[in-house]
Amino acid sequence: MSHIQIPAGLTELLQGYTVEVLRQQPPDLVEFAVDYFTRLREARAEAACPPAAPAAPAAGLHEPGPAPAADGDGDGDSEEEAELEIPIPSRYNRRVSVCAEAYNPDEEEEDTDPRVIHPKSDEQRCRLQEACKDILLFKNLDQEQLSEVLDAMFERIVKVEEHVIDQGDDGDNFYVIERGTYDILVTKDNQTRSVGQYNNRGSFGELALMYNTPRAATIVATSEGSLWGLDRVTFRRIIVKNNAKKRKMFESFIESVPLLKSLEVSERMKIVDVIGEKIYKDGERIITQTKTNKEGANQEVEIARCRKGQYFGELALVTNKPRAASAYAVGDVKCLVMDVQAFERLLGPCMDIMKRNISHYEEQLVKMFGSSLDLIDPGQ
Ligand code: 1OR
Repeated sequence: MSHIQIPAGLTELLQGYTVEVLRQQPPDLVEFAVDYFTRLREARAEAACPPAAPAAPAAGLHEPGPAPAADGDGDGDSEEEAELEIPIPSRYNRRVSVCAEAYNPDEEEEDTDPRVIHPKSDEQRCRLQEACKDILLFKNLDQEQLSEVLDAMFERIVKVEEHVIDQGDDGDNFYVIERGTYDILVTKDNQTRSVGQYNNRGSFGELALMYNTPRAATIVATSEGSLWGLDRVTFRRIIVKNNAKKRKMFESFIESVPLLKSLEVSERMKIVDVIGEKIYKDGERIITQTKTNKEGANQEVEIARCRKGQYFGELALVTNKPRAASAYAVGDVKCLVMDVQAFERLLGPCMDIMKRNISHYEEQLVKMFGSSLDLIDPGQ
């Protein structure tokens, strides 16, 4: 048998990757590998041209412990200290954070960060609670987690045309809208276009914090407004940690939903990250048909019954039309819900299936009422 030489550094390289996979349990190994090795290459380039601060002493492979102070960008940013730092092979002579803050549920007890508290008046607390009551990312938090989040939130007043977030920046805060209108702008190939709006409700700025990516869009106030911010460290400690549990809870259900079958595993996991759970009692209205002035519009007829694994509420979003039907709970119902921006961002690949199914609604309605209710815009 011929002798195969293992290149120097290969074992450490693969070990480093493997250890991080085991620690962080990413849903998509290839995507994680691309991210890991890209950052490793960046770290090596930086190490070849070190910053002014003295380099950290060589670290052993994968030993736990805090990152040396001279590491990172050397700006002493306190958020840096909250990151889980992973050592990289000692030949690079420094540590770098690789997907640094992905949450590892096994390290829960190591959570020693001080709690962030922004004191608030009763009136502020009231407004904050009202603004947060429908925020999907908060839906799965327990009482203790929710009050920690609310304590940490701070008010930010914005002026017309103020940029709350700029695409490409690092993520600092997550925002919940109390009031105001905001444009979502995306620049691609030097062209900036508006891809959506927020109108006095909703939230934004979660992506950069969840996935350690640059800001994916620019958010500009188009009116005077008021926001509630949540700092990145608290967001990660509570929301991202909770998402790790959510993934475990909903993974197998999401895998079983026929509509989502055409998505990649990592895309399905992103859906789990943004959904919230909503519970309805027997007879409760879940969505409300937009009132029309047509005669007979107040007479309700059951047109379909949805069961576990099916979906509803997509029609108005796909067609950009008012809600065409109301939905009521039959017995106790648990729904997984996502907001319209996440729907557009994540369900693009399922759009064809949804449109096909919408045309079945039309057929069904024609059978029941003898005429189409014009659910689908010819232009869609
Ligand atoms: P972030 O931390 O990346 C910008 O900062 C925020 O804009 C982002 O989190 C989301 O909360 C929000 N694509 C990317 N980000 C979006 C989008 C979006 N919409 C809102 N945000 N798309 C528009 C979907 C209607 C897809 C555009 C191609």
